[in-house]
Amino acid sequence: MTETVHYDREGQIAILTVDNPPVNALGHALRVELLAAIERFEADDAEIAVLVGAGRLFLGGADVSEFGKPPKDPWLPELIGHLERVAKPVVAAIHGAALGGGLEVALGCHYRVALAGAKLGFPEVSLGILPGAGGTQRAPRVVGTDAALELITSGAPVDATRAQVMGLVDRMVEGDDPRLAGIAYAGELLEQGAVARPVADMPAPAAPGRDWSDWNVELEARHPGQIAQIKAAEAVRAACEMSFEDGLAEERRLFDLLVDTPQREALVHAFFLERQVSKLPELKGVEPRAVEAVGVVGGGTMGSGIATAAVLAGLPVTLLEQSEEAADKARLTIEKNLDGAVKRGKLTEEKRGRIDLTTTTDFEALSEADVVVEAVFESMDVKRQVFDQLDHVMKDGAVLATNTSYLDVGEIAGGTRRRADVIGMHFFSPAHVMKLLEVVVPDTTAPEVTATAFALGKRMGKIAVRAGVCDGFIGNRILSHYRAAATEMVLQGASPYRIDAALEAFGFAMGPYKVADLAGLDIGYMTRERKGLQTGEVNPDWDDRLYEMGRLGRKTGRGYYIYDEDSPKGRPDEEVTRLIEEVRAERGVEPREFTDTDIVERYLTAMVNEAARVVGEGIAKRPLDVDAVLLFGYGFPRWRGGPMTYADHVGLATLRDRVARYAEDNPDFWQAAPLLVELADSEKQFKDLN
Ligand code: T1G
Repeated sequence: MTETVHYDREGQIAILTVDNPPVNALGHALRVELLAAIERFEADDAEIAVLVGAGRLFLGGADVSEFGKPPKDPWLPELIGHLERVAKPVVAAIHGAALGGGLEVALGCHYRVALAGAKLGFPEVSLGILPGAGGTQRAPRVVGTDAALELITSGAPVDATRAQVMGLVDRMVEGDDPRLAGIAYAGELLEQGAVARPVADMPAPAAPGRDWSDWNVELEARHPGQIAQIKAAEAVRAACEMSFEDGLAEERRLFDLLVDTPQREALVHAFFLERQVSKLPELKGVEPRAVEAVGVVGGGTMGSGIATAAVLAGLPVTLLEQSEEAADKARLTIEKNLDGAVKRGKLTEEKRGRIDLTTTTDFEALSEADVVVEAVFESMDVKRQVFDQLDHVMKDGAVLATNTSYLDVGEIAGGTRRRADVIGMHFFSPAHVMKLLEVVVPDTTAPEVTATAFALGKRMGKIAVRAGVCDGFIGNRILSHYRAAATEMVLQGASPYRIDAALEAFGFAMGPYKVADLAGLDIGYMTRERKGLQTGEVNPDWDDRLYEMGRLGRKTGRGYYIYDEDSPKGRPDEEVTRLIEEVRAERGVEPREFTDTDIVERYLTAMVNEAARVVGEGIAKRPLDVDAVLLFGYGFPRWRGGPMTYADHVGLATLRDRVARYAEDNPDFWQAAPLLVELADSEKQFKDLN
């Protein structure tokens, strides 16, 4: 018996059980043990073998932490090749998940049975690589070229039912014991006299239904700027046009090419980021408080979204509004959100029927909640009143959270007798869809309250990032700076439409002006007093005039763009262009040309510079926290890893020098963050601080 692969017999059936928690990742040690177990089966008089995973899933894929390191024998492709050539039949019994190399191992087996509920897929392209252990050669032989192309280039898993329909598995069975399912199927195969059935011996797959150039156009449209999907399709093409051996070699060549790309490094960084952000030294060994019931104060867009996210997580929710009518309106909004979740396949009708939502107009109804999230109007006075009432009704030990997007959480806490229990939980609209949650921690907050906010965030499916207290915390503070850089460029001659296009070409799903129109110009609008503008002082933001003209974006049909039936996604507006020309004339600005490169460099330099200030001041604990905020809350392209990872790739000295150059015509705005200069001068990178 070895510690990562157990070997035992049931009559003529050998059972090889992989036991490498937490996800049976196919790291080097496991590969050595698995090869030894396969060789033991070959020498054994057992007639058939079953390969099964212990714990919650079959095999979670190659060990992502080994990427970029020199691979050690046995390589996964070799191990799978050896498995496939075993003279006696081997059955893969799949439960939970068979992903990446895990599915490739299953395809190296001769037969496959999956338990209902299992998910099977090739997520490699989401890590910037491709299935590099034979998946691009075996999958098309088993499910056909078109289905294999979809499976491999999308990175999306399929469930066991779909897998059976496609032929990815031979059987799909009910139950929750993969060992039993594997033994039963192996017994049947023995009775049928089944023999080893190497996928490699199956005929080469036919060319796809659409020609390869169409596929490339499609993939570039679906994944703009990304290369892994294109290369993965090339590997599948090799399966159709080369011998199995040559196809394997071509897959390896393309895999090695992708491993060395910045996109792979960025995407693997993003993968681990989702888990690292919640690993904070201050929370080590800190137990979160139990959360069995949640209260929400305020049933507007945010309050209803937060309540939706909590009921979707299976938590009972009590939502407080000021009147029955407002409470009913909130319930309607939540019901609509849940309809959307059912449509998106995020909620079954059965689970929908079991959600536990109570609306009320009485603060007392919140008294038993373990956490209450306040989401009322963004006014310190209003929030202080709400927290004063909560302070009187909530049970001891309850966590009082505010969803404020920029107010001082410490000041809100200061109005209560239980400052240690007060924290910020800043959700992003729509709160039941956006993954980012900023947990804003004033100095007065107790560590277990922070741990509770993180635990609740995880339960709600959020990626929680710790933020310190300042105007805008991490995301909105950095946003205000790179938006200001865009505003400055428009004043100097760039068109807002060109800025959007340049940043979408960089990889943002939407440029800043389309985002503003979508969110509403009233949302981002900072009053003159909040900007600290003195009476008569010129507002640096020309676009505030749009707000003042009542052009709020999509919701009013006009913002930066015009939205109507001719152009539901918006089209440029001559009136906006004229307004900008007027403002330039007022300020005596002679417009100049901005290339796409100029636009991207200025916009991202402002983003990185303010991010460096945010890390330097401790508002974000690490650069990876900033990457997480921009990736999961602000549409930064995942395959660039986030602004700090992008900055490391560009080079911090280059960014420092750009700030100095821009400062020549605007020294007030372009002041290099001390941390950026310090790291650049010492030739260090942001990742050195992670
Ligand atoms: N390698 C290393 N560590 C992994 C891992 C992996 N493949 N998958 C998960 N972990 C860690 C994770 O960081 C976390 O660590 C812990 O395990 C629990 O993860 C040759 C080259 C399998 C569906 O992309 O999708 O195969 O935070 O919280 O919610 O072609 O993990 O506890 O320290 O996510 O139950 C392809 C990625 C690799 C699968 C389980 N495989 N993982 O979800 O647990 S490339 C993947 C997942 C490849 C081949 C190529 C999920 C999961 P910590 P978790 P979970």
